[in-house]
Amino acid sequence: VADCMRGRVNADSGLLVLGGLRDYVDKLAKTKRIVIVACGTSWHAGLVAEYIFEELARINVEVEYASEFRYRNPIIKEGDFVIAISQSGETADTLAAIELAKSKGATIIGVCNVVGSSIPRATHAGAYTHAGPEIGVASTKAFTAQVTVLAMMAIAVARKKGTLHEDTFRRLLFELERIPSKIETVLKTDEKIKEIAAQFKDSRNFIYLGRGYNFPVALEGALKLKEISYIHAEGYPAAEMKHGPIALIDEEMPVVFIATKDSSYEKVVSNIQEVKARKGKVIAIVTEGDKLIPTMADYTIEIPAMHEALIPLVATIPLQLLSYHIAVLRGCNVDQPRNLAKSVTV
Ligand code: F1P
Repeated sequence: VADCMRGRVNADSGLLVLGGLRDYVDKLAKTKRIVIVACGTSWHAGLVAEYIFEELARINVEVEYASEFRYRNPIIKEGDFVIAISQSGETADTLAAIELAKSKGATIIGVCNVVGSSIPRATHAGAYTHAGPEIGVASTKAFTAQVTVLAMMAIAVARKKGTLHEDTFRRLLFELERIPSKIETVLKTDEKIKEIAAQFKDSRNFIYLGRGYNFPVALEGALKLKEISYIHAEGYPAAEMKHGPIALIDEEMPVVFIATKDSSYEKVVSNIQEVKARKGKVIAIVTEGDKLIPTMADYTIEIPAMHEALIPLVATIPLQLLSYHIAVLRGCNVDQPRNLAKSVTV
């Protein structure tokens, strides 16, 4: 996160500089529609971006799996902006989605990690995430870096558009700069997370639930568990639970809630009650100092308080650690999970 922001955030002058995008902030501020295309973890970063762009910049955003978008006949018009997100910059589905959108007259912005890879070369402009090489196959720090860059883009565009109140702008900048130290704090909960992992290493299924900005976090937590520990996991918006997944809940089912103190807090508390009433095992990511949820959940992991738009940057980390420890305890190779390729180029 610090690398992503280095030289790009200047809270004193209030400038948010995104090198390769400097000329496009004005254009993005005028667009009526942004379509985000990506796969896997990058798609989850795109979902977080949808929430941030719509909230701060009031621009209509759609998030599409590139692997689906490329095979249908999507409505893309001149003037639309397409943001393609990819860690490797080589994902074939994302590249194909870019070519399709370009052929229909869209302007393509890339958010990629690997400098000089195919996707940045196919775009009109973009910002690199500078997360460094991902050692393992499953994306982890790439997600954090993508969300950081996308949040910075949304903030810059919202400011240009005039939809961001000056106080909120200042607060977001202030908080963005403190994200690296908040992540350091979360990394200190590693031992506790390892103990929780030991309790659930033999579980066969997991459910992850979150609302608002924490819904994509739930999806990403579930994906990480699937990818590296081969445990079946589903992520849902917490409010969707009553529309089906609630049928799965019994004493055997671990349910991971991202239950931070944000605008959805009260609703998530009642979702936790619903799970406990059915004897599900609750692991909750909570805001430091929360007194209520620890009395209801079986296990809690604290993260520091922050502006809710930035919570995904930090809340994802304990979920990655949980998946990591469960996978190690199950004897899985966390760097080279079976059947997965670092970049899916076909
Ligand atoms: C997308 C992705 C990764 C996933 C795995 C397969 O890659 O789905 O999120 O962890 O490595 O590919 P990318 O387009 O972000 O490189």
